[in-house]
Amino acid sequence: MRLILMGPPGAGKGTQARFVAEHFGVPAISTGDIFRANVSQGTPLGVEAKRFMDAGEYVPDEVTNKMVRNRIDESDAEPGFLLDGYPRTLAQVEELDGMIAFTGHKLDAVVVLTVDPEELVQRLLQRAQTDGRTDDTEDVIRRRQEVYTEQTEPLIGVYRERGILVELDGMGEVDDVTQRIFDALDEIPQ
Ligand code: B4P
Repeated sequence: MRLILMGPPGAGKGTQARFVAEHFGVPAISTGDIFRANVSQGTPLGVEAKRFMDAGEYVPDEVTNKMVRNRIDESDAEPGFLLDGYPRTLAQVEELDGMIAFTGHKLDAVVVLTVDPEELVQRLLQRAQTDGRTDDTEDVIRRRQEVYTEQTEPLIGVYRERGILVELDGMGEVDDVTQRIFDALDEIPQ
């Protein structure tokens, strides 16, 4: 399976990605996690990414695309993968199309989790108290929501037109959301 998990910041992408990836036996590839690992190791990529992440902006497409291309080229992603947080821009959609076409496979589904805007803010503010992520402050959260609306929401229409969009309610208990995703994806022929 080649899957994308989309949704606004706080929708539960990272939370659900590990369950869905395990269910389908594919690696979960989170661009946010890869950036954060680079930030904590102080790599040049991390230094560059941190500037954008702390401001609630997207890391430039060239940087993100190159990173994903390298990750998808690894052998564990050969049978399939779940992308968490990528693509986020139309340029990234195009780049991913090229990467997948090159392997001779296709994208199976794009899951979008929908959550009320105020619930999103509450979830992230709560996470700020436990995880201490530097982009989980109220101002930065609002900016991340704006950037999502401007740059990522248009992708929903693109994938809807392709007939591979699966829109799901991301409200409620984590386990219930997971079950909704499994139920929807298990119907897709592999
Ligand atoms: P991400 O790491 O993807 O951050 P995110 O959008 O906040 O999602 P995340 O997966 O962490 O949170 P989740 O919704 O699971 O990106 C961070 C930054 O990296 C971006 O702003 C950008 O700068 C950069 N970046 C990443 N990808 C990029 C790309 N492709 N291009 C350019 N830049 C990129 O969960 C949030 C919280 O909600 C958690 O605390 C969780 O416990 C809680 N939660 C989840 N489900 C819940 C539920 N059902 N009920 C209650 N709480 C729940």
